[in-house]
Amino acid sequence: MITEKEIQFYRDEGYLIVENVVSQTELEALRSDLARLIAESVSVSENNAVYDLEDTHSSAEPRVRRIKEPHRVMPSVDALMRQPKLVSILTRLVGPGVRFQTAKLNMKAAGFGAAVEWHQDWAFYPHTNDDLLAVGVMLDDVDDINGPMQVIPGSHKGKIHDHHADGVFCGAIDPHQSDADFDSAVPLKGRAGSVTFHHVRAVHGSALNRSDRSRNFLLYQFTANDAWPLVQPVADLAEYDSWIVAGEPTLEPRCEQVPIRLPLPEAPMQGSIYENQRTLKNRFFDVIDKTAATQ
Ligand SMILES: O=C(O)CCC(=O)C(=O)O
Repeated sequence: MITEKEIQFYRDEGYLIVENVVSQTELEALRSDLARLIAESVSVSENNAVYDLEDTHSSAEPRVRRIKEPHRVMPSVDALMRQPKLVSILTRLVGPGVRFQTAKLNMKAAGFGAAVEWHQDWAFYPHTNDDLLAVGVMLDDVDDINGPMQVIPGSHKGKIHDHHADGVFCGAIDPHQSDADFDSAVPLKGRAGSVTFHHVRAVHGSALNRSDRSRNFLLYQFTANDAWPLVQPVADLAEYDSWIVAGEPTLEPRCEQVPIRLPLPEAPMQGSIYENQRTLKNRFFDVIDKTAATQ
């Protein structure tokens, strides 16, 4: 499914885009599950275990920012994580043993979909080694203007940036305090059904969607089977091992010399990255203009 050149590109740059991983039938199933959940969101008025809502959400005008843990409520998302084409790419990029960690579906609705400030996923969930990545499935065509995820090439080989505000975790890098080269970021664009892979240490973020088209982006997180979480304890080993999509379980974590900065003390705003990032002092990307919601 992917060439040696693509594998090397991922190793050097910390990201990769692969086209046509998801079939039209799979894409339609994802969109249809999503449409059902959006329709059901009219009866929800605040964030809960399934929905993360835009500040401007109302029952008259439902505005969902994220479906949390979509694999639990969308059968299409659960099915796709074990799809052979995808798993074969994962084993080339992560190693022979691969475990699903969690998923989320970030929605950037036309005209107002929220930004995600610059961050490294590793800052949220350090492990004993950094053979972890996120897979992004484009449910819509993604181009420069509908809020593509942007990645700083090579940043996965650099330091772990400070993701704290006043010494408390906020899940974002303060652009005024950081030496990260945000200008060198590349937008990950493609046709619906294309899939992105980004290394857990790659610096990434995305702007508001100001276009007239949605940008719905399904993200899966995967880890090497022998990467053990340093912060979130494994509560149920049988369940943990049931998420393995390739290879065998192990009780022998592989410990590598990797830079770590713990996400502690916990962010004051919990529930999602959007909530965590509320306490960031200086934003890089624009915020939603709340007055636009009533227009
Ligand atoms: O949706 C995006 O553009 C970025 C998402 C992301 O990095 C995250 O949710 O952790």
